[in-house]
Amino acid sequence: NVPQFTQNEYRCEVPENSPAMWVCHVLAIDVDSESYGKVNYRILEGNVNNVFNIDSENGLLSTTKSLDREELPEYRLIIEAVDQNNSSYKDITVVLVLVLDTNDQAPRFTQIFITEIPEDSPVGHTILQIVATDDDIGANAVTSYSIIDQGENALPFRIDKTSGCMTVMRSLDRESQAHYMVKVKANDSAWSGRTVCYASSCY
Ligand SMILES: [Ca+2]
Ligand SMILES: [Ca+2]
Ligand SMILES: [Ca+2]
Repeated sequence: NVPQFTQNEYRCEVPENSPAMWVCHVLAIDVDSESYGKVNYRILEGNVNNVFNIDSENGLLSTTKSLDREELPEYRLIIEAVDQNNSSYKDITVVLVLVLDTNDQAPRFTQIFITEIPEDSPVGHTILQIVATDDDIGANAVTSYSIIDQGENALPFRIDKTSGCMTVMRSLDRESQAHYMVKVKANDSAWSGRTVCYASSCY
């Protein structure tokens, strides 16, 4: 009798960076008698870098190593079940494995920020927008911006922690200071990235 999988498609989830672990259980049965005939399972396609293993006798699917969501967020496996007594009796199913994100990527700055500020810029004037990238998704990629090392001679700028927009906080005087180096930090609640912005006051 022909074995048949209990589902045409199985969906399962694995958190990234987890050690080798159980993923899901696929099952092919003989629907005529509803008995669990002896079948052999194997992965036909989609086993990139052999990160999955299936127990040929019981259909238990597991990972062989930790997964990296930033490298590959989803796997689509084609799994076959073959009747042990008659190899022409077989069925296939699809197993979709979604890799769940963990916060393992720091915000990064991929450009240099340089700007010129007219000396008569009013307070509140936006001089620059700082943008960091974070390869995680969702809450793990939410970044908050801040100016670091303000020190004694506090810079005449402030940064909006959500938008990264840097604005003039008090009026500038080109004669007393024409060039500024602003150190900015982007933090995703676990990791930080830093950059330096260069601002020059101009006429
Ligand atoms: Ca990762
Ligand atoms: Ca992150
Ligand atoms: Ca991640």
